[in-house]
Amino acid sequence: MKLYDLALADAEVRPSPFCWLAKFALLHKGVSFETAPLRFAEKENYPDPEHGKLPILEVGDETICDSAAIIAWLEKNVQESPFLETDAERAAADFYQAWTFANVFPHLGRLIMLRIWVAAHDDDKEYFRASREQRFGMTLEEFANAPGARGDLEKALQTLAAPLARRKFLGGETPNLSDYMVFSPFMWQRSVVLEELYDAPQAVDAWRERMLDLFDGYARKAKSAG
Ligand SMILES: N[C@@H](CCC(=O)N[C@@H](CS)C(=O)NCC(=O)O)C(=O)O
Repeated sequence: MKLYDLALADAEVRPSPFCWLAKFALLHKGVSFETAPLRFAEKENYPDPEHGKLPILEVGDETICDSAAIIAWLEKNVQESPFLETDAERAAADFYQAWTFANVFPHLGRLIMLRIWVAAHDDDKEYFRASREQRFGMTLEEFANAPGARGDLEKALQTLAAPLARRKFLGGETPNLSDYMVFSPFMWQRSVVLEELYDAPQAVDAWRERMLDLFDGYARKAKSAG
């Protein structure tokens, strides 16, 4: 299996939270895979230039676009190590994903977006700035300097501390899809900065360390531009 993975100027630095979600899904299933770096603007080299986004998984002749489709494909075709076992776990994962989109991505994005631009390849910088400024309706500098991002993120992480104070993972004794969904944006952060940008509750911090250690430290070993 080959996973096309978004890369910055240093091809070993892989920032995309959706690609991280797909990598955790592949690792959880224990399947062997390689990753292939692609930069933001080299759409002509994407296996599906029409889709224009990563991750994309190639399995033989099959091309699977979108992290949710990759997860569904793996759950269907690889029976071992299910991502979620009960409907209650599936409901929790839906909740954690929605919570992460509403409470982590927007605030964390403000703290790291300029750093991603700095670490992007020179050939990607113009595309990255233009596409993000159109999406946010403001310059990258205005987006990054908006007040409150740090405080809003810290408040959100207080909520995440509640389930994590009582168990090792959101999945219980072992991680499940909820853990990968919530943790992936922290790998987006880690790809460009290693220093602390905000205070996280102890339970969240300890969980992040456990997530970095999974699969022989796959995430901990990942290269950072920071
Ligand atoms: N819904 C998609 C979202 C994928 C996505 O937005 N990927 C971003 C990287 S995080 C991307 O490929 N961006 C390329 C671009 O902006 O041109 C998924 O879950 O796979």
